[in-house]
Amino acid sequence: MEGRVPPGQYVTLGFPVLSAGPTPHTPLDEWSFSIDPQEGESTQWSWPSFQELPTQEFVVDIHCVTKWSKLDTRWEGVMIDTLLERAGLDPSDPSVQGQFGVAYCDGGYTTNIPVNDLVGGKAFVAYRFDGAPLAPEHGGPARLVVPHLYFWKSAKWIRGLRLTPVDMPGFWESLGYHNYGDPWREQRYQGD
Ligand SMILES: Nc1nc2c(c(=O)[nH]1)N[C@H]1C(S)=C(S)[C@@H](COP(=O)(O)O)O[C@H]1N2
Ligand SMILES: [Mo]
Repeated sequence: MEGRVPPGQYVTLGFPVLSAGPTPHTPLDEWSFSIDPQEGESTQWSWPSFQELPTQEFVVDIHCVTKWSKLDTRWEGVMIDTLLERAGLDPSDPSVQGQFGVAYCDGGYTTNIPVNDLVGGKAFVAYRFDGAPLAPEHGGPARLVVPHLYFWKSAKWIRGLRLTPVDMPGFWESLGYHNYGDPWREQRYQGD
């Protein structure tokens, strides 16, 4: 376990729920997911077409800024690389990697992440957890998971990813949380 738990964190076996507002309940027939590039048309998937995308299993450790870490969480979902490729963007292109992603969600939550931190298999949109559909309180129907950053970057109820040339703080980032949020460097708050 040593070397797996970032400084200041403790391991929990439970799965706490942390939400800044009520849990939205968007019916699957109204759900969609979009990649919105800097220029040009968005690419959008309905729930059935999203399920047809190549899906992988991910077993990852997650770290919440409120100091709990959970090891070996098991998710199924679609890599961000796959979503970008299907939207006509090359995830290995430095000019794509140099952009910023803003995840937006039902309920209005947003969070900003450099595209470089979303590609190369580092992040995915999950719709199953522990062998079952992702529970609404944990972000179902689908959530972003960016395991190497504090868990507030893992936007629940995600509906799309907007790419921007300039970095724009999201919900918690504009309320004093760290812009990047690396748990290994304890980047909890602005100035850390
Ligand atoms: N849409 C949305 N996503 C969110 C949040 C939120 O309030 N709304 N909270 C964030 C925070 S602070 C954390 S720690 C995790 C908590 O996820 P969990 O409730 O599944 O543990 O979701 C993140 N994603
Ligand atoms: Mo959090």
